[in-house]
Amino acid sequence: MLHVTVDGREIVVADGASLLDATRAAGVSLPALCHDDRIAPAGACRGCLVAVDGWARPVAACATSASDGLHVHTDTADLVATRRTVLGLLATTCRADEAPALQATPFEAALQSHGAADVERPRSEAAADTSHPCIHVDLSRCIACFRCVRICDELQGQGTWQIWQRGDRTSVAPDGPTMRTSSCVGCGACVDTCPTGALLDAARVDAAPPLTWVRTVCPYCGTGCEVRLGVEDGRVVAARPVLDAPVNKGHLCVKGRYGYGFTHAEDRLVQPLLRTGGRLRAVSWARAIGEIATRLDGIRTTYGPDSIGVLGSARATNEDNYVVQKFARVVVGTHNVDCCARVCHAPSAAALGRMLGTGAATNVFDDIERARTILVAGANATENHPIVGARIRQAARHGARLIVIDPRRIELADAALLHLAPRPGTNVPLFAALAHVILAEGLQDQAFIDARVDGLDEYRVSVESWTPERAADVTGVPADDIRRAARLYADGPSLSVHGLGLTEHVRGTEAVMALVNLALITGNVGRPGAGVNPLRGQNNVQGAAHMGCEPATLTGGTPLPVGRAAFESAWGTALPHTPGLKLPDMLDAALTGAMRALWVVGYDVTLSNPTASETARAFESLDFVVVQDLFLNETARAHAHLVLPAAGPFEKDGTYMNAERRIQRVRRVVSPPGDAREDWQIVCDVARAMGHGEAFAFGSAEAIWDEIRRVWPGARGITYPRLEHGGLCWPCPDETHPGTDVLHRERFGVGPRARLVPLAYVPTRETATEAFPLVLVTGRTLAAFNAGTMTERTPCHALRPSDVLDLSPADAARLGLHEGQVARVTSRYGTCVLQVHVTRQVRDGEPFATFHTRAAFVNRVTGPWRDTVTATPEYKVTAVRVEPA
Ligand SMILES: Nc1nc2c(c(=O)[nH]1)N[C@H]1C(S)=C(S)[C@@H](COP(=O)(O)OP(=O)(O)OC[C@H]3O[C@@H](n4cnc5c(=O)[nH]c(N)nc54)[C@H](O)[C@@H]3O)O[C@H]1N2
Ligand SMILES: Nc1nc2c(c(=O)[nH]1)N[C@H]1C(S)=C(S)[C@@H](COP(=O)(O)OP(=O)(O)OC[C@H]3O[C@@H](n4cnc5c(=O)[nH]c(N)nc54)[C@H](O)[C@@H]3O)O[C@H]1N2
Ligand SMILES: [Mo]
Repeated sequence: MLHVTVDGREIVVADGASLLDATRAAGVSLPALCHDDRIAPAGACRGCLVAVDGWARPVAACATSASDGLHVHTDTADLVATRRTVLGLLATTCRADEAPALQATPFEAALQSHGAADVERPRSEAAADTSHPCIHVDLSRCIACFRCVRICDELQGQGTWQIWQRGDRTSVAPDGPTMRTSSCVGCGACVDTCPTGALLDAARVDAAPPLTWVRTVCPYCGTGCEVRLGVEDGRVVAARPVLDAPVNKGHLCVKGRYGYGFTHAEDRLVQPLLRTGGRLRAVSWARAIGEIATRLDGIRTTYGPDSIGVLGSARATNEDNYVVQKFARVVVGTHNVDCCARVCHAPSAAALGRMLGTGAATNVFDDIERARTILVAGANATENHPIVGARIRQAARHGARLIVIDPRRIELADAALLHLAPRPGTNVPLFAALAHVILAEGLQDQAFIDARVDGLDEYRVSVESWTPERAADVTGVPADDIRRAARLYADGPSLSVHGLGLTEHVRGTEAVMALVNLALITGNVGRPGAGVNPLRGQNNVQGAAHMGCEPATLTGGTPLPVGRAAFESAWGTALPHTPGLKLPDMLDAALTGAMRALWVVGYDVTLSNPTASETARAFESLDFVVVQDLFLNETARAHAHLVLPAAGPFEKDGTYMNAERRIQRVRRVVSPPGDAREDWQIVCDVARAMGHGEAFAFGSAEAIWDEIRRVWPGARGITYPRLEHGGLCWPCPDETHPGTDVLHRERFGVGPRARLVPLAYVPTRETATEAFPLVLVTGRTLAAFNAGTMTERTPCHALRPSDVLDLSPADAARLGLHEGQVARVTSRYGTCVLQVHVTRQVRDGEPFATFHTRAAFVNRVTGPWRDTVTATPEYKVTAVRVEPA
């Protein structure tokens, strides 16, 4: 603690604080126009000059560290006059404008409060660049504080904003001819920091900032960024990052920042719809609830409870999903309950659960900055978890050694010390070779192994033959790169993050197990800056599965056999004994007639599951399909007998669980449209109609959460009131427990010792043949999210209006395809049509496509193969041929 006097007032500030922090603590508002707490101080604008007793001349408070005993003055006549002059000079470079958005900017406020409001201002024409759908640029308002330049560089790491010398004036401009064609990724950090309104949210140029702001969690990916939503007339009209959020620390990506507009889309579902005579027609809730209760009752009576399946939503809250799986088990009497984790990171949960005892990331994102080496395997973090990606890129700039393992040259490869580009589907032999080098060179953490790891001898034998040279043959990664990567990873603490590039393969679970093996032999589990960390997909996919929307898992990730007795007593009913079906098995069962009804909550199965023709056949075989969603998604449009309108993510209370096991509070910001209702309410109504009112008599999301805490000891300490002050990572066994940032510190979930698992390499069947000479990889892109239902109803859509097929220049030339041309992609399973983008990001023979739109329907092409442990689809490799359409 430091003691500083500001204008005669004694102030105490933390070590490392600046004089600006001290003046703020003293309640003095200095025009620190070039300063933002998220970036390094520049001391450039001179607006925050202060005098310090005994110092020769005034200093910029933002760029000066406080030290004990300083006497600081902000209000001498000289300083007051200097400030007015500084502000006046800046004002002569900033065009005056009456637009509402420009009246209350920090700059205008500073002019007012420091007596510089009467300065003659240029009244030139606005010089706006309106090319970008999200960001409005008018540099005639620029005072050259360079906050945009610095935040783009230091927070996002993009470097879009550049400083240019023009005549006698320094100015800024994006690195493309226009904002839209620049390298901008639309994170909005520059808008957020701009003090003058030179940069504005495009949607808010003609409006004053909203007065009401509500803190909640972004509804897109599993990073779990906290966001403040601006509300006006019952509508969400703006979004800003929460500055002190542990995950995003004052940063958002384009979706979190500009992707809220789906909430008020014209075509939100606002009434239940029942298909009669082939058409969906609006019906009352009473009719809809009656219909579903009667149909499910009838099907259960005729075909048994296991002819019914329920899918929870990885987009909905923990509370919603808890109720969904309880409904399946208690009301229907089946374990046929699953969620989107199945097609995503189920292999990660299975591998981590089996080997370490907890099917979740071992460490928190703050460990990114603590790691010496960071391994990014099969995860395109700058696009799919952009805040994590930005943090990794900054960590690499600050000295962390970054290794990227991805067949494509993803953005992070540019920041990496080493980019290994294996052939898709060869992760297991690649990791075996890394282990081979580590053991051959004696780089393992023998003390850790002795204390906590079993099975080294067998494991050593299993990787013995995987010399870097042999692995180079199989994976295509040069042997020396394998050696270098092994040495870097062994020199920890090393943190790995991984994505679908490991999991969405026929040996996806084994790929994650291979990564856990590596962490175990190098002692990279149970300590800060290390661990094995799946970057979970949707906002609440970790939560949906963890709540029990998985056939063999009860709430809290409890395996069914372990939890049966406790849950039977908590729920006051016997649980079924027939094992439940995973989603792909449910679809198979539909085809044989064993499955008759499916209730799908927030999951566009038709569009997002592989081999779309088979998915469609399965749905067509069902007697009764209920879809509960915000929109008439493809599953609803094509197959639903009953469509139920759900409240969206900004329209309900509850919690999400992010990729770090962090439970965060989701808040109702606006009311749902029309008759849309919260997911849990709908499910409870149906339960009541089916005679189970008592077990579903919840009056609020908090009441559901309190039941969750009762059945899941690891969350017992996480109460709603505690979540008011930020999220908590489980396990958190009691109300004084601070939550757990690093798992497995002293012992593993499986016990005091973990066991290495020897793995064999089993290649995919989807290899290039004469008829299908290319191997298609599918995945995602920054501005579109999964089934696209939400992003396509926001300005993000303009940034990425269609799915695209990335082709290497050589492939494109060989196939006679050029940029923008339309290509037909055909596999053994189907065909689709995509626009071509020619790029060196992909290698020859390995095109890449996104799967976000109904128009392209890329899953018509993907194949039926599944991970042998979890049945997760092999989305990452499909043998195809490509030709001009
Ligand atoms: N913008 C955006 N963000 C999203 C989503 C979105 O749709 N859009 N979706 C969310 C969801 S649900 C999820 S699950 C996450 C997914 O996030 P990621 O896991 O990053 O997803 P993908 O882009 O599908 O695949 C990641 C990478 O795997 C690589 N890859 C393919 N095969 C292999 C292989 O055999 N080995 C290795 N090492 N790499 C391989 C691909 O080239 C690709 O770069 O993103 C979430 N975030
Ligand atoms: N080819 C290919 N296909 C893939 C993948 C791939 O890499 N390649 N990745 C797979 C992966 S990892 C995933 S996760 C899936 C994603 O596939 P999906 O889960 O189908 O996609 P999402 O867009 O995340 O959202 C599903 C639905 O949830 C709705 N929704 C959003 N919030 C709520 C809510 O609060 N309540 C309700 N009831 N509904 C809501 C949305 O409107 C949308 O219709 O796609 C998979 N498909
Ligand atoms: Mo996912």
